[in-house]
Amino acid sequence: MAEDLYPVPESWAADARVTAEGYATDYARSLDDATRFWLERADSLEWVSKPTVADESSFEEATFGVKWFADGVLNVSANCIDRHLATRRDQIAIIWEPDSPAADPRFITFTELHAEVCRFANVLKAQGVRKDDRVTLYLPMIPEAAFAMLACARIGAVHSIVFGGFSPEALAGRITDCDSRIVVTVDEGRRGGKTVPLKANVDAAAKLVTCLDTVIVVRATGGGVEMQPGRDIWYDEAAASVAAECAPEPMNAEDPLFLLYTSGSTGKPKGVLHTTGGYLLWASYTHACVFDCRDGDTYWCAADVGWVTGHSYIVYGPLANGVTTLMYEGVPNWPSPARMWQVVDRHKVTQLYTAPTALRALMKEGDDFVTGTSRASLRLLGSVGEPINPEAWRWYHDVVGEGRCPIVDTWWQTETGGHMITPLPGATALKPGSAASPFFGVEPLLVDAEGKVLEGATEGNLVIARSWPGQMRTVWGDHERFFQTYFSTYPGFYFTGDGARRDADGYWWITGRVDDVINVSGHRMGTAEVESALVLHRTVAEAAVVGFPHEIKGQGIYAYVTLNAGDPPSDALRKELVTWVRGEIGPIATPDAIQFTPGLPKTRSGKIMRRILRKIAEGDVSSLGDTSTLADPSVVDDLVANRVG
Ligand code: 6R9
Repeated sequence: MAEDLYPVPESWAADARVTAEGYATDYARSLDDATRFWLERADSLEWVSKPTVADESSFEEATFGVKWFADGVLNVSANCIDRHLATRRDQIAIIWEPDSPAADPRFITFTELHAEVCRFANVLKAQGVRKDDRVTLYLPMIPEAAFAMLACARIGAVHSIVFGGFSPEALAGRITDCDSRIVVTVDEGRRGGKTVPLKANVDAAAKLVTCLDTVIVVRATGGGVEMQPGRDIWYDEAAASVAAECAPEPMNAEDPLFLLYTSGSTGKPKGVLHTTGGYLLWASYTHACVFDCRDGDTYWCAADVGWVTGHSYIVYGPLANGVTTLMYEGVPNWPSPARMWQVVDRHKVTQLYTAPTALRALMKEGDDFVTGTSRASLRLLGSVGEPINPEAWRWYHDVVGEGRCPIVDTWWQTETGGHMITPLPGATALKPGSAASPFFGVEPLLVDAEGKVLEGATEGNLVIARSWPGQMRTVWGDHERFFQTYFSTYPGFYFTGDGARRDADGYWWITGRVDDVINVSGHRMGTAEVESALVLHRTVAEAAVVGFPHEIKGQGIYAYVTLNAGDPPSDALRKELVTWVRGEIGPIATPDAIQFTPGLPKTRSGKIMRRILRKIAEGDVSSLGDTSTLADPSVVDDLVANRVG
């Protein structure tokens, strides 16, 4: 429909980094002449030794592996800091906006960033951290989180950030999985006017692990914490006696950079491993093309560094490009729903990148909180984390951006390292709710359930037909799981776990997960993880968890729970189970609904029919489909009769 197409604004068409013509030519080249294309692009980084090879990956079982720029040598922190010192010494690298609007922001120049990161690196070294060691970072949104990441990169240590919202149990599992002997944390975090006891959580996690011997504590709130002698050290005390110079470690392009745990459809969270050269090129090149920052811009990605979006688009992408990046400690709606727009005005933000769940929550509060601010500095708006519904898209475009800012709806995953399908602001006419076109080098396809490639305007499972520089390299400690999870379903292709539609104009529309992953407020949650947490409770015999549409969160968590004989269902127990799951995983896993049921719908072979559970959770009980293969079809009547919601 013509009225649904938003052309490239004049202001962008004039001098965008990528124009419509440029996109068409370069996209074709990125596939047809891939080696030359990527070796040229790799020149945008500073190498100790330039790569002479590009893609050496294979998705076939016999030759399986992902490898890019394998003879290149570089250091990520030198690319994000040192190389800018000649031209940007006094430019602000990081603006930090505190939780409370009454507190003072911090402005950190590239020169200061260099000193902070070197000092942090020297503290880590003094604690015995060496190349390839895993360092767990359990930190809130403070500049020290970026310093610690870049310090690890500087000395070749592998950081594993655990989101501050995860519980001690979840933190312990991640520390153990990668055998990390050191954790960096703070006394307390701050969010939305409340404090979060991160150090106390580390103490609780430490009781559950055996590998941990050192905890570095950054003083953030000054709130009292217990320090365990011989294990815990204050960062500021350790930093006082180290030098502000630390030479960057030359790293091979395929040396590990970081691990980030993410949920899948089965088992415990996987440690997604990204390496040095390909990842940095992907983060910086996508950042440059998609956000098209210019000197003097202030770019704000309102994610948390605990998620991949924070890794690639708060820290590595913008800093590699020498762009001023804003880090916000707080939440979008505190102290009021105007806060985000006030932050935009306070720091004259030019590009804003946030998630649909935040937009839907703010939209609900009415336009006055937005229109009471100027937002004149904004030139571009971005969306990430989940499909953006057209209503939220239009509100973002018309009210927040006053119709002048293009919206880049960027589809990607922890596994992809950076953007995969996205509009480019100077090249793409926009359709509300569509992620538009593949980025350079990305070859998306749709396949049916049997793996047959589908042509033309159609819908199917989204796969990627060839490797790209930012692709994850392995699942930490389990290379076989990497292959099985992503490459065995549709041989020869990377399977994303998402469904998608391609329309008659070739635009891509992501329809959401087709596996047992729920997307809650843009955060991935495996149904299996919530089920495992529930069955750990003494009263629970069995649990099945599904997603259902939720107005603000995108998807909510619906749990069907069968109790042990002798444990009667009650509202008190329901509350207890909700608290239990939060304790096991963290607040993002909070079930929205718990339905007690005497039994679950199972086939004769004992497989739970999730299709039926999803329908009931959605409230769509009129079309439950064929239930005749169930071992006990009467279970369904009980489920329908006692639906919660
Ligand atoms: C970056 C990030 C990945 C999953 C992905 C998909 C969903 C992300 C999206 C989107 C539609 C977008 N997703 N961006 N769906 N449109 N623009 O979110 O990584 O946490 O690993 O989640 O998020 O379902 O498969 P991650």
